[in-house]
Amino acid sequence: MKEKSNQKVKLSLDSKIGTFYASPIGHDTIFKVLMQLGLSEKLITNKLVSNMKLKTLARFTKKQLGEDFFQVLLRLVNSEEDVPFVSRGEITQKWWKEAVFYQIYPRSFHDTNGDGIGDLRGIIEKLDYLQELGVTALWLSPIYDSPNDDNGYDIRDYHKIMKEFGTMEDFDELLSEVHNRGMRLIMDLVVNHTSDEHEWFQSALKDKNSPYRDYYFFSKEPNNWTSFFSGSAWNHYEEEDIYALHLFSKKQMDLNWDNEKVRADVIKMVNWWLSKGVDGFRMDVINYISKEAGLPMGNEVIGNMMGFTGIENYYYGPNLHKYLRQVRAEAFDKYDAFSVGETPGLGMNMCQLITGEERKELDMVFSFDHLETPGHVRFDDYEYDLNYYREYIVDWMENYGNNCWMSLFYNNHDNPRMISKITTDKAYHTAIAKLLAVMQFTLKGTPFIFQGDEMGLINYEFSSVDEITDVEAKGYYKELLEKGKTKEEAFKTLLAGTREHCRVLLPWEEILETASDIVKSQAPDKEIHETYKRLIALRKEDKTLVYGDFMLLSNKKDRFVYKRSLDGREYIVDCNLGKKVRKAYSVEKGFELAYESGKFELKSKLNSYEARIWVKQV
Ligand code: TEU
Ligand code: CA
Repeated sequence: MKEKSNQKVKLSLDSKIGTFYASPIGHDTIFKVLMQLGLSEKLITNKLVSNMKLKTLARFTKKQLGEDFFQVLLRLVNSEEDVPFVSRGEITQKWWKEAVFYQIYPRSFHDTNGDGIGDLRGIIEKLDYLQELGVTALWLSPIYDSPNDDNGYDIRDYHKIMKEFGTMEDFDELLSEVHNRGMRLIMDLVVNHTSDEHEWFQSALKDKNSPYRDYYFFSKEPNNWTSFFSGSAWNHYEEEDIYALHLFSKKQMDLNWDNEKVRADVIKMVNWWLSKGVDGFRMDVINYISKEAGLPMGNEVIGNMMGFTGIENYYYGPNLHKYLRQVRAEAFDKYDAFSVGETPGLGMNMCQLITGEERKELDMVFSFDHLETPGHVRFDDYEYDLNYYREYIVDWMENYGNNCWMSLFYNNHDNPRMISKITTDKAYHTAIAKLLAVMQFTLKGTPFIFQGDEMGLINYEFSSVDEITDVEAKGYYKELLEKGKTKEEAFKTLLAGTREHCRVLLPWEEILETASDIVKSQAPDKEIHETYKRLIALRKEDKTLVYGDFMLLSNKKDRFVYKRSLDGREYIVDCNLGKKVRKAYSVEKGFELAYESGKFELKSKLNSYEARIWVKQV
């Protein structure tokens, strides 16, 4: 259990590095920088450095880090007065802690009218399939009216259904069909930005006296912030010779949450959907909504480290908690609705300060630090080491606290498929798929299956850059060519990390013998499907795998053994995280085999990526 300092004290350059690192935000920021650079935290926690004053380190590193670096970190650290409360007590029972979520990316889920685009009727048709799998709750990526510059994450009208997906009547039918099956449905709330085609932005652009002008960030001069989708984070509008901020695509214009009218309009819209019976929301890049006053220039060193200049000015902004509390109090709490925030870049302490149930902000968050190993970004071509996943998840299992609740996922619509990140050797894919499922359904937290996980889908074998349509990838490809990469090099880099891998239409139809190898590589794996069904059922059988205590039993290389226990019932989960056959964990008397992913006759050994689950009845 890490020591937590009392944050009330304002830190300064005279503070010791150890004190800085013991503060909640100091820990998260430094931990993130070290991870991004692939450096060990021992660099900071060793006696010599941790007793050093910040100003000494600032002097030593002035050349590399510059004057401003530590001032920025101090501003971030001192902006957070609170310290996370970490409970070891009783866990409040909630439906969303017992749920098994399934993320649907409607555009590529199931097409029923032959236009090659998934639609709401396609989801309705697959509800029995999902219920039979054991799924209890759905998260739909955006289905609102959109020009689809970022596939629906650029919303033009929050009260209309995207025409490619169907009508509001289709949605109403979908929602009632989901509820008829005792399942729940959450939508994607994208309110850090709107489409530039939204009437608010159109009005603001046409008339500087528009009531919507202050709904966005207009400026006579751009700052140096860069977009997540390459290039400057500012559009220039010739007519008025004015700039407007967009952290994402040029058609996704950032909303100014400091404007109380923006908050009021967002809250009104959220209530409109909740009054229709929607069970909650996943909240897109919700930690970005509060920007540092005056939109200060980004620190170039931090920008280079994090890959995006300016990020320190909005990823954990000064009014974030205030705004989250307001949305919860004026919308979610009125319907007892569920909220899960997408919070890229936040560390454990920041997440505790957002999800602690006493904080009355969000119920859960998606943090992403487990999706790449230290020193890697999504577009790096490397083999993902599951030993890092074990280190990451054990830290959260042991330190997140019982007043907070984890989300457990390996894939979503923004990342390549995890199986392919671990190895491209197809011989191991089925075993790895089952291993991931074993951990996802037996660790402590809510599992979020991404569509196709249960089929064992891997990355798609694109043969040309023309097949890649994602706005992020297209911007990055152009950037790589401008940096002097050849077309082949740029395409290869894209293949390592493009979001397109997980946005290919799911292979529902029978894969014909005559199909191409590429299509065959996407064939659903029945064995994996059965594994998901079995493990979801096991998790539902009793609440031990939901609310039970977590205890690490072994974390030797390529080994991950842990126990879940509740009211005397115990499960031991024994995982081989590598290719080599390894010694299995020898369970005590009274345990019986509840599940095994391989057919290894030698119970004293675990085959490549094999996992076993043992249970001891009361
Ligand atoms: O994603 C934001 C996000 O976390 C990623 O875009 C990440 O910040 C970026 O790839 C840098 O690594 C959300 C949605 O999930 C994504 O689909 C949208 O494109 C984005 O926000 C904008 O709405
Ligand atoms: Ca369609």
